[in-house]
Amino acid sequence: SRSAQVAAIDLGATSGRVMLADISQGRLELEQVARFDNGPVHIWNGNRTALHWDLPGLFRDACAGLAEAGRQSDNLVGIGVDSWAVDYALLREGRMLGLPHHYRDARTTGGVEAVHAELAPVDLYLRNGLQFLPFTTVYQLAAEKRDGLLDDADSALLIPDLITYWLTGRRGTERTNASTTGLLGINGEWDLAMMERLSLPVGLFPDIVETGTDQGPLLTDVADRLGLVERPHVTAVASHDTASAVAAIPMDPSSAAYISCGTWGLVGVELEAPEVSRAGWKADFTNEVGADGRIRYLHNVMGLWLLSETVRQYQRDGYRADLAELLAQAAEVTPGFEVFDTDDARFLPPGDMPGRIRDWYDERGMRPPMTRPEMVRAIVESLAAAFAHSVRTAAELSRKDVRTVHIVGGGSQNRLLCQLTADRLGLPVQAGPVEATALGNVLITARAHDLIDGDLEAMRTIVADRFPPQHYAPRRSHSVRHHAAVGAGKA
Ligand code: LFR
Repeated sequence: SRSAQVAAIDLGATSGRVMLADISQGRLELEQVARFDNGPVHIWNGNRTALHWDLPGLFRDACAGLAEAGRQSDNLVGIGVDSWAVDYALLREGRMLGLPHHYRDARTTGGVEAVHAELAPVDLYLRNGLQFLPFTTVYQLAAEKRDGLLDDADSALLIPDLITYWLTGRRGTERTNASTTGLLGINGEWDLAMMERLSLPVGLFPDIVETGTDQGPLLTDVADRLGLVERPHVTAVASHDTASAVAAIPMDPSSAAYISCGTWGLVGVELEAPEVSRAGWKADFTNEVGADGRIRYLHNVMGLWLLSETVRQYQRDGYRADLAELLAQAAEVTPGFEVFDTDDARFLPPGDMPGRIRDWYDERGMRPPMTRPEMVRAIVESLAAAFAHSVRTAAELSRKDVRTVHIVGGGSQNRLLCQLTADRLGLPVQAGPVEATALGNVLITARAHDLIDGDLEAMRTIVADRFPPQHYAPRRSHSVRHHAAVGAGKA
């Protein structure tokens, strides 16, 4: 039969990319056809400098990537779009109102206060099952409401849904990403009563679209512009990037924990149903929805962001830093410092990361890392410690007998991080694939087009065969089950 290809638009924190995959029973080839910048733009708003998405430029770059994907394939049938969670654009009568804010923008503090004044944090958790993150959509909306920014809007679209709308003209809210807004109840329905109570416009987001749904062909106008004669369809893939990544982890969810490690380290287990408890609230464990209705029961650890921001600061300081070089030096350091708390909110916004980390130690009268290699080592050690802690907590809260830990995404290529995580847990680590997000994206599209069939397990088997993970054995042995969760969470 004729071969078929699908494309993925993946808008990540380091860059946006268009990937092209050739998939059929037993075959899976993935290549990058375009890569473009996706940093936030800093724009003065009359009071302060705000962080925004550079959406028009991104859309132009993504379209150019799709055109290139079209040229490189003989039968491009499908497209899927994913990005990070929580961010959205406001619209009125189908037109975008201004540039969407980036979740690392500082405006959410007031939003958190406004929401918590109406609904105590624990009550919010019992309703939506989400860990506390100050940038969750509900807090962003509350901040924008305070600033009068919602007054003109008649709808809102999460970023991948916005791109889908611009490609196909169809509006919906894809299920996995909807689950990160804080506006869905545990039952998976929009919590209209909560929106009313928070005085947020009810019905701002369009209806939920189930993962895997066909969103129709490209608008003829778009297809013509891109030179795509046979209009490919857009599939609502697991549009939350982490949901796409988890869908492609070659794991057995009954005995594995995972770390989807890019800018963030998303650490947890996969469940069949939400697990909403006071213990889960205290430990800040979230119930986000995954592909095929699975639950991503996980905690957000700060992730490679700490490293990339540190390197950026060194470069601003005039040092010609290269992360690979710094990591090699860091591997030789004998740590003479304690780990720091990577969850500290001061590390969220972009800026002088080494300075903030030194402050963290200074405030406690502890010896901070002195040299650059020491600083990098401290970050990797602290991330590994945070990963290990969250794996233990996930195992305990879900009562799973975790025997292996999968690391996917960019972090799976960080040998020091993988090894230290294995050591701290006393468990084997399986690293890779690095492209889990793009793989999850294209596999869901391929399944929607009947290029492959089967459930998540079948998709994971395809990934395992094609991208066998790299094995890290722990250098000390002790089982995860014998550790009590160290209470770093709420008092
Ligand atoms: C990872 C991620 C996380 C989400 C954070 C902000 O890219 O999507 O899952 O908590 O970014 O959206």
